[in-house]
Amino acid sequence: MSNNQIQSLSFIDGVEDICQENAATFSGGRIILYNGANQTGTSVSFTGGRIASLSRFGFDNRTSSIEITNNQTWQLWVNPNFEGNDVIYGKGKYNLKGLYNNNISSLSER
Ligand SMILES: [Ca+2]
Repeated sequence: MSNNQIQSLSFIDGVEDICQENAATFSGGRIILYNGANQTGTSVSFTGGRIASLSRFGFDNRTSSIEITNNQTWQLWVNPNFEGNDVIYGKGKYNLKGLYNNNISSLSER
């Protein structure tokens, strides 16, 4: 890869970070799901509401860590349609453990 290509990729990463910060500012809060531990890897974010199935976002059974901003509280289930074991998180950064790691299929803001 040439230096020009590396610089281009870095620029794209910077743009994505700026867009995510703006999304948080405008929405007042959100949950971000990451497929890697410690808030790394591919991510998808939601500003509120109820998401009955993460499969339509390409994120079913893929979440390994999360971040919740602005004092929102979210409930996460291991099955679609808000069924099965669930866990509740408030503002902060968390790694999902055991049954919940790579198993979240639906979620709802509380
Ligand atoms: Ca699941």
